Formats: sequence, C-alpha cells, structure tokens
Amino acid sequence: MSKIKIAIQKNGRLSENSILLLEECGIKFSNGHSKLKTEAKNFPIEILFLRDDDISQYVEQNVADIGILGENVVLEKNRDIKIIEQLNFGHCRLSLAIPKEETYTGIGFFNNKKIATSYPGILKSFCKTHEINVEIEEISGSVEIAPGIGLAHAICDLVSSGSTLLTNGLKEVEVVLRSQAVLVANKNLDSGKQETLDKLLFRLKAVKSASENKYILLNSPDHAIKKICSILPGMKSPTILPLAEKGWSSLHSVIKEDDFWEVIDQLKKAGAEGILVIPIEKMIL
Ligand code: PRT
Ligand code: ZN
Repeated sequence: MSKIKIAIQKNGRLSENSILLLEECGIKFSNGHSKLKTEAKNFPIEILFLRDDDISQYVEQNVADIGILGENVVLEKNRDIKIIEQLNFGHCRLSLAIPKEETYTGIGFFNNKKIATSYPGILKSFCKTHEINVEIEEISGSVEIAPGIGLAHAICDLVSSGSTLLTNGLKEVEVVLRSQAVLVANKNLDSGKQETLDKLLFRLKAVKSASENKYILLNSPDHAIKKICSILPGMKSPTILPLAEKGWSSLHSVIKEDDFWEVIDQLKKAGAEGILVIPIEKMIL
C-alpha cells in the first residue's frame, strides 16, 4: 500500500466538512491553518490544503492523487480526472436568476440576453442543449450585483439558501446543475496507490451510509408487530426482543434519514410507543 496525496480546500465552504470527513474515517492529522500540507499519523496519506479552483488541475497533473471539491468546479474546469464518490455535503445548485419584477416566460426568455457568471463552460453547454442564444459575461465574483449595476440582464450563480438572490432583488428561474462535494481521482493511479484509495473509499462509504441512516428502537404491542415491520424498511428484517411487560416487544431497525419523519408518523398510527432514533457512527454494508 503506497502513500497517496489528497487535496482539500484550504479555506472555504468545503474545508471544515472535508477535514471532518477524513477524521470520521479515523485519519488523524494536525491541521494548523497556515499549513500547506500535513501528513496523517495513522494512514498513508498526505493532505494538501489548496484553493478549490486548483484542485482538479493538480489531480490531473499528479501533484495530488485524489481531491475533494464541488462537482460544479469539476465540471467547469473539465479536466481529465474521474469522479469517484459523492460526499453528501456542500449541496448547492447552479441557477439562472433574473430581476424579480420581470415576468419569466420559460427558457426562451434568455434568448439574446446577457448573462453574468463565473461558470461560462457549464452555462454554455446548458444553452446549447436548450438551443438558446445568449451572451455570456464571465466575472469572477459578486455575480449577484451584475443586473443591478447594468452589466447583465440575468445571472447564473450558485445558490443554497436563496437569501443572496433575495437581498439583491433577484429570483431563481432555472436550475442548471445540482451539485455537492465529490471525491475525485487521477485516472492513472498505480496499484499501490489504488490499494490505499480503496481502503479510504471503504471507510468513506461506511461513514456516508451511517450519516444517511438512523438506528430506530421502539416498543410495540405484539399484535402490531407485523404491521410495524411492514412499515420499517430495515437493512434486513428488524430485530424483535420480548419486553418484561407481557404482550409487548422491542423492535430495532435502521431507516433512511430522509424517510424518518414520514415513517415515524406511520409507526405511531400503527401503535408504536417509546420511539428512539439514534445516530449511527459507522455502517458497513
Ligand atoms: O478560496 P477558494 O477559491 O478555495 O474558495 P471559493 O471562494 O472559490 O469557494 P467557496 O468556499 O465559496 O465555495 C466552495 C464550494 O462550496 C463551491 O464550489 C460549491 O461547490 C459549494 N457551495 C455550496 C457554495 C455554496 N453552497 C454557496 N452558497 N459555494 C458558493 N456559494 C455562494 C454563492 O456563490 C453565492 O454568492 O453563496 C452565495 C449564495 O448563498 P445563499 O445561501 O445566499 O443562496
Ligand atoms: Zn474558488
């Protein structure tokens, strides 16, 4: 197993979660803010702290073997690297937005309009797919002010809560791309590095599955067990243990985080009591 180098964002929206993810994979390293790189103490990996814009280039050129960055940046830079895994954080969308007082008539609205963006590559291919003819004004930051200062009719920018658009008098009208942080890799890793990457990936998947699922425990009257089991989409079948109180059992299972409010309502209706939902630290499938 050879040492690999991973590039993560030095300072920005993805930094904290990238570090946290590596730590959750059991990788220990010191991450003082001024550092350019650091070596893990208990895993053959070196961590490089870089600007997100540079990561795909460095992974392509073998300066780093793998990296964590937004899918939006990977697609925009269009380097010869591969996306290995979506990481479930840094969620955002690249969207088209227009002044809120304008009436939106559909994608044809943008025909012959000027759109300001930091994502000219993605926008260009979106416009080609939708057969619209636009003028793209590439700017590197503060895209949301472009319509207000008369630089463009519309913008194409990243949105998460939507509050930046709102405070700048804009409304989101089309989603161009949905994005999240991804793990990328160089296409030509040797077998020693691939072995290390596989080991890291195994851990990453265990952490990711755990964060997407919850462990659920509940008490059920025995007559309701069948109904409750049919509601619980468990890993296999739920564990059922008799309670000290006659006629009652304890059921344990795993549910998807996304499903859990809906399922909990159904469980209560079916007679479940004392429902506990507990985070899972690691989940090996
Ligand atoms: O210094 P460096 O070049 O490394 O960082 P950066 O400033 O280029 O990137 P950074 O840290 O802002 O973002 C890194 C990545 O986080 C992006 O490439 C996305 O993949 C992801 N991400 C998730 C976001 C957002 N959410 C986001 N909301 N990146 C930027 N924004 C900005 C957006 O550009 C807009 O200005 O936040 C504003 C909108 O946010 P809301 O919540 O008001 O809608
Ligand atoms: Zn950047």
